[in-house]
Amino acid sequence: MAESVLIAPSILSADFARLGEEVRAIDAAGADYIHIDVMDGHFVPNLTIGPEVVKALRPHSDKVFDVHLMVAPVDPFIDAFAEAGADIVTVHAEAGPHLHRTLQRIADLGRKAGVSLNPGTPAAAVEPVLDMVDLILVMSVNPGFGGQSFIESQLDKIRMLRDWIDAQSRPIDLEVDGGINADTARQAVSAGANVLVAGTSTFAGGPDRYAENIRRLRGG
Ligand code: S6P
Ligand code: MG
Repeated sequence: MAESVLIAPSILSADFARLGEEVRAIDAAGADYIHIDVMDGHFVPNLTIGPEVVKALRPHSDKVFDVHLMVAPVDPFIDAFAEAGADIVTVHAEAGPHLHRTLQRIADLGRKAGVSLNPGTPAAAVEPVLDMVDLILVMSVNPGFGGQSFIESQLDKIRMLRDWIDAQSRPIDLEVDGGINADTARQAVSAGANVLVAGTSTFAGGPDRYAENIRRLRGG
């Protein structure tokens, strides 16, 4: 597996009663990005984290805060997450209604902009804004809950996006999220992904296992 694969543990699988400690633990264990799942109980059938929690976690790590907003409408919340300390702000293409405007706002705030695609959404949904994105997040489960199984049909989408990204003159992360373990990590990276989100498989076994879990996800 490529040396340049980045691991983004999803704190959705962390112990929420000890979130600060958990973020420090995955930072020390070698996480590249800290992936923070924000769910609104409307766009997805679950509720998780708001900007105040992101702000409270910010002093616990200098790693990239990769904030995945599963929120619709999302525009009213962009500024709050940017101010709370998000480095990457990722919105869903399906969340609408003005993806281009939303990405412009994230850039104006000096943050990196990501676009996420649900499993039922084609790669073409991101094509008109490729020149504006720093990250594309391919959902390999239907978002809402951790611990679901990887949907293999998303590998073709990853391959297509890798070709489009390689044709760009600027770097764009290609991130995959949902059901990532050592096996599906290998498949996703072979298809062209360079950032792997992993909740269940990072946090399995507790803090003593985090470094080994991350090493296995990298293919080590
Ligand atoms: C999936 C969720 C994802 C998270 C997830 C990954 O519903 O919405 O965005 O990042 O926690 O978890 P896992 O357990 O599949 O690695
Ligand atoms: Mg996520």
